[in-house]
Amino acid sequence: MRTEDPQIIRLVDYRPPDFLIDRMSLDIKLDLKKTRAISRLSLRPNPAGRADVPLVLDGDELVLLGVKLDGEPLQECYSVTADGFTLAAPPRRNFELEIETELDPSANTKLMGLYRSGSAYCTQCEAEGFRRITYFLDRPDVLSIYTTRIEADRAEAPILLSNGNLVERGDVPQSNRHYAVWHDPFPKPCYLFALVGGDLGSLRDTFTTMSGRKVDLAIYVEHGNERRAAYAMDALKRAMRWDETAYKREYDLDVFNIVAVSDFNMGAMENKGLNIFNDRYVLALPETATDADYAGIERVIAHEYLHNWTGNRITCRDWFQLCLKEGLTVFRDQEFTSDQRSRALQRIADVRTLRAQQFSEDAGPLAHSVRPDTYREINNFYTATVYEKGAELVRMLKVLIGDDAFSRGIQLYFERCDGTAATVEDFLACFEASSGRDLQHFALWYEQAGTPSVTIAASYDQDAKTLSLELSQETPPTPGQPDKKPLVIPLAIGLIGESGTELPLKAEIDAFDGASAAELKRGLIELTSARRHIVFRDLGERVVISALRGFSAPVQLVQSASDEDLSLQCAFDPDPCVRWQAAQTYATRLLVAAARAPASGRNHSGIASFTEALRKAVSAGGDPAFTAQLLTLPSETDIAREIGDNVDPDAIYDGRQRLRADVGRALSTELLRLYRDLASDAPYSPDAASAGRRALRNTALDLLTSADEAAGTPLARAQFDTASNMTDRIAALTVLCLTESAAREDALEEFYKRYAGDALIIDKWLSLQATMPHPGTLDRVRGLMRTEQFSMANPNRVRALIGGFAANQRQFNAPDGSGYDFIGECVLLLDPKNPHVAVRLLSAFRTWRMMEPRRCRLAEAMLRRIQGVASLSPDVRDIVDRSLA
Ligand code: 0A1
Ligand code: ZN
Repeated sequence: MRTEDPQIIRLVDYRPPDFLIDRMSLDIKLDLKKTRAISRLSLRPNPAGRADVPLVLDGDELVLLGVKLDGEPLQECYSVTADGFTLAAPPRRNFELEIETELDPSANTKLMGLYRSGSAYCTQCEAEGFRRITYFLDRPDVLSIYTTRIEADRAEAPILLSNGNLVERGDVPQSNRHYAVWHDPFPKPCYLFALVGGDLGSLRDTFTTMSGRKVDLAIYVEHGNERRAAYAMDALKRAMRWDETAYKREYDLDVFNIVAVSDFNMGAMENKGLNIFNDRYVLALPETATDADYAGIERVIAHEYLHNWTGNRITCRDWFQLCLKEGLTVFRDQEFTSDQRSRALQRIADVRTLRAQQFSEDAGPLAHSVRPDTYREINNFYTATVYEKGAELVRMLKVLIGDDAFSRGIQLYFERCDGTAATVEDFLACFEASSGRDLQHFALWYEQAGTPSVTIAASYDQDAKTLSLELSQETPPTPGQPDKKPLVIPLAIGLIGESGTELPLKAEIDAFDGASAAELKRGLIELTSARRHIVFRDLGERVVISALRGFSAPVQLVQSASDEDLSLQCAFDPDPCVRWQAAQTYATRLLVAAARAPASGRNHSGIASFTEALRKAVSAGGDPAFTAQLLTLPSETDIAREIGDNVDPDAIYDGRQRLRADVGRALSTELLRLYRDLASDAPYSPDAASAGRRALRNTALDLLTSADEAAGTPLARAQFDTASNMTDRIAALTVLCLTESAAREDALEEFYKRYAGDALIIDKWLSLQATMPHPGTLDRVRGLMRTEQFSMANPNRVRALIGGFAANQRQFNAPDGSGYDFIGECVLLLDPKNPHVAVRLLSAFRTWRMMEPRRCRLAEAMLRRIQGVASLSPDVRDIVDRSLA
């Protein structure tokens, strides 16, 4: 039985380490195939650990060259295996162990540990990559002070970087080599270790901290790309300032370095003082990057920087606590972006991501809690649940205890836990102290997986002038958690009168059952049990409830609002999230009905009143970015999740296309006007307001073309030709790609010719073609895989082309199973080289059970085929087993 699998790691089994490593001195001599690493570990028995136990260090694919104990070469008393080093009877005092290993960075295709990206050496150690560099206690609760000496060929690697401050550099006499010594005074776990060696250009700047210390900033990039790092540098300085003003957190080293590499498994990594980035989150110029790319850079630069306090200064005790640093840092980066851009728009964007990624995860076989209690492979827990839902829990906590108690709590956390490896309990204890509130019930959010659904049944009694609300919550079962308990759910609410005006909860409602005055004063109802009944009295007019304002909890809201109520909300609700949600709910109703019964006639009156509600909202003007969001229908994945079972992706696609065309037709006058009025010949600026105008104009183009391809295609073609920035050019190309026209092929060809030398732009070109909904896309993707633009070894290329296809709901789920077979084969091809990337592709199968029976069988067959392969990586084995369980 799998449950007895010895590889399962359990939270309840946590034990403090038996040894501590106070200091770590690393000496690395870089060489393409034979890099030498000599580490000197200052060890001592941990008073909190067990006595008289062997010292077991982690290792992975290492070649051991020699060991010394307190300077004396050791011949026996130790043993080495593929995954560890054991010293049978270590001294019971402080001692020093010197270990020499040999590595081959050129053969490291997993991109974990020390590897090559282009001609540079770089590292990735989170979660368990440090053990691929040297034997160590590779766990986050072992904090050490690092001194790192790097030596390399002077011409090959003039730049040598590691964590902390540079303390020495020089030439190695009688050789063509040089060295640099870095010292990081802050104790850190080894997952935050980093080093870089290479011939890189840089963009430099300085930042003066709030206490007046000058910090040297540098962003290292491939020569020639320095100009493309300017926006990232600007974002970095804004993030540094923001952490000072919003959280009183100051940067703590003399230098802050960022290195952009083109081969990276994830987005970026927060290594202390030396962040390493996937270059797509650093490089941008108006002609190469879209508004979304700029926003992504700003967010990820801030995210990694903000980790300095939430993750690095205070780290995690064990990997079960991953959300402690990730959820909190995502919350902080969302707040940063809200302050830099529009709070409402940021919230809507975050909710869209949460639904698309996290709700989908919760709805399938890979559902897990924000703090899982077991894992087989930690790499598989860098998920939307840990990151996005983790952030939602912090946000909910803030809503529940209020802004003041939240800010006192977080300051207490910084004071109390600085320099430690903490737990979720340590975190919550600070907010219990600051708010005086018992957070034990709230803590269940960390343990219990699944998306709760909250139902609000409202009935208005005209004679009694009362509105009665029946609130209930339910969380569906998830793997390993059949029975769920009620959670603490903060529901921000308001009441809207028929005339569209907000009725103040306090003034106009003089009596109520079950809700405390304090709650209503804050416009917040706390649902703590399975049901709650509330009656509002003295309401002279019929009211519409405006619920889950600001998306106050990560739940699925089930409301019996009529179509008229939704139209009213869409037009008048003071809360932008509710306004946007009303449009989404309305559209979802139509789209679900269309997909469930494609053969029955269309709901013409429903469609007409929906498009009319949108027309009103568009005519009312307002923030263009918001209007663009209103006009963007729920995604195919959202609709599939809503349907839940027996899903037919073709029917979903068709229904969505038809509704898009309906909107485009009904609003053609308004959209055409917007398209003309929003044209601009001002120089490109990535700011939120300009980006919002471009977003609305491009949404208008898209809807107009959906309604009338013959009219839209020339507009798109002209925009493609004359665009002064990548946002407008790629938007036009995207519209053309949805048409099956010669214009599409011409534009793709021209785009290719123009940008063939630029990998990040070619990624856009690859993924556009992979996401085309038409038959023939798979053949196209296979063809593109054979071109020189593509490489299976580069995660960005794989994600763009193969990942793009896996996200293509229609073609991945093609009824003949060809999409499943293709992605399955890619997973098997990639797994031996880079399990990380293989797993990301494999997770496309997480929706397999909700498909109609034929697709379901075909997807299952592919998953079983993968499962039957004996040599799978632990990463892929874990996901495939869970997907089939
Ligand atoms: N801590 C990083 C995420 C990350 C995790 C694993 C990696 O290696 C495979 C890389 C990055 C973050 O939150 O940005
Ligand atoms: Zn992070």
